Amino acid sequence: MINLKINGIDVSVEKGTTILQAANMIDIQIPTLCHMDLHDIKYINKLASCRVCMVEDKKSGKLFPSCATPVKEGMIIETDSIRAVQARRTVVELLLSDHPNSCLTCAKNLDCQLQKIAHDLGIREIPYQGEMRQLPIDANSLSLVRDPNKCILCRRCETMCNEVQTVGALAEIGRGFYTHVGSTFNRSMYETTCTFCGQCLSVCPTGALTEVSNVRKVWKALHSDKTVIVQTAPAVRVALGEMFGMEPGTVVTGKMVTALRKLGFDMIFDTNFAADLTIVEEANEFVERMKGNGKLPILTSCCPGWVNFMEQQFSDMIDIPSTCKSPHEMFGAIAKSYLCEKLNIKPEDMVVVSVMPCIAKKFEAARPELEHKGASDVDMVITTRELASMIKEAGIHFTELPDDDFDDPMGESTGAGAIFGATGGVIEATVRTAYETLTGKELEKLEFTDLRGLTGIKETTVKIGDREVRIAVANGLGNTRKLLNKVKSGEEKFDAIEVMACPGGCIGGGGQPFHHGDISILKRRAEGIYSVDHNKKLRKSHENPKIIELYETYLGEVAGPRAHELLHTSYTA
Ligand code: HC1
Ligand code: SF4
Repeated sequence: MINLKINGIDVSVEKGTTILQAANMIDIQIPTLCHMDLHDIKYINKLASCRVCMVEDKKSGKLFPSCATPVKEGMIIETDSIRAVQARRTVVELLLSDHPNSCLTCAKNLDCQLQKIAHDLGIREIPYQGEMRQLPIDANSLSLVRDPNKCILCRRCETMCNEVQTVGALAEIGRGFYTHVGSTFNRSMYETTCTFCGQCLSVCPTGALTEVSNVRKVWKALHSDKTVIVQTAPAVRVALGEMFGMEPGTVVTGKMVTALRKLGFDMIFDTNFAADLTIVEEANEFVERMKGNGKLPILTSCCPGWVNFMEQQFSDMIDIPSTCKSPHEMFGAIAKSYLCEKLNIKPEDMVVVSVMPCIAKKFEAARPELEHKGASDVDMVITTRELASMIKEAGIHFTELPDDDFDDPMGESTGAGAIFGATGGVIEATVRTAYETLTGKELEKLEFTDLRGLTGIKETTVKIGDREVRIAVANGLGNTRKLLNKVKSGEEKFDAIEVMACPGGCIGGGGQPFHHGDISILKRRAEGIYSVDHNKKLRKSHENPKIIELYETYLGEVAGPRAHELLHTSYTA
């Protein structure tokens, strides 16, 4: 053990611990910008490029960047000495000297870590007013906006994209003053291998990476004479409250419905209903493949970041993902057929808005494969953050709102639909239904705890009848690459694999309130998701009475011709 003092407090920590980690252990916070410790996901951004976390060692009389300096015996660290604070201020003043002065209109206004540190340090003027970069802004994709002028070279996004996700769409480019993190060959993001998972923007401390906002389009639709309906993804309800100061994981379903009604949506529905529908189709596909009608393993297909990754990087496996559309796309297809018939309106007079924790859903909604009779299943996608901004814009006091219920008939859901929002949940929901279909017996223990949590690759074996069924979950794209390479080489054999592009699943999506690398927030959101499941009377998708009614009155057979036309898709290599 190494013994040292931090701000006068004796500390004893293991060799190799950094000064920053040692300080955090005794609850002393040191500001950082580039540092990112993704604990359970096991990645650290170690570049120490920003130098904001400077501290002074009174023993040696030296200043050190605390995130990159291991503790030494006898150090006398002061995190707030005059020299340390002055060094930190100078670093931040230099960062501000060439940073665009557009805080008031920046998408990250009030959520920017550079802004917060400047505020916390009481910086009121920038002594080194310098030249500004005038690099082109890339807003050409449907999901992601990249403003290199706001890049402070912390390179968290690079660590996320290249090391955690193994996509490799981002790299440091340019020279000297013009150095910034850009895209491969400086192309527009939609021309790169970017999957639009949005993990880079989840950790970007400034407004250099943000989502494409559809808020204005949604307002315009709400003020039109069309019927505007909205659906909310499973993971939105456990994170939206954070945007209003509530604790991560607080389930705000009822308040969210009330807020959506106040915003003027004509009908408010639940993507969880469509998640149940997905399970009925996907579990059937799994059962059929287990009976020998098709290839195993079946791969889940609801995550659009994963579908992009699969099409680009695992195109040789294009025949094994489930052909099921994602739940929100199934919802759109059912809304523009079944619901329009019920409401006696034309599909072209209906606008379907999805509130999603994900920015890849914006890209997904525009896919030509997800059109029916020339119209997109889903017209507009906004993120959890964008919904919060609409609620704020409308002057609604979210925390004070009473609860309301989703509308009928696409508002009813089971616990299985709810758990889609956390890594492992989709396959757990699939197994709950597939087990009962295959055995004709009731599944007694519904929770598959081996498939839950933030571990990168999870697996379990389930006895279904006389068969040992091997299930795996890949949590994040880097883990997906590892797992699929093993499956391809024959080193591993599974019957079903769930893939979610974002670490944590949808609860950690790129459209959620920024977690800035604090992974404990994801754990709390997951707890919220599992509490929704736990508190439901019905916890298996095939028991959802509204789904049963949908098949009886409209779709016909599971996987029948109408279900195929509306609920299934194909992939492009
Ligand atoms: Fe997801 Fe899904 S779970 S993909 O993470 O299958 O975005 O929440 O809506 O469509 O249901 C996201 C979440 C979401 C779909 C469902
Ligand atoms: Fe990489 Fe995902 Fe960001 Fe695209 S959205 S650059 S794939 S981290």
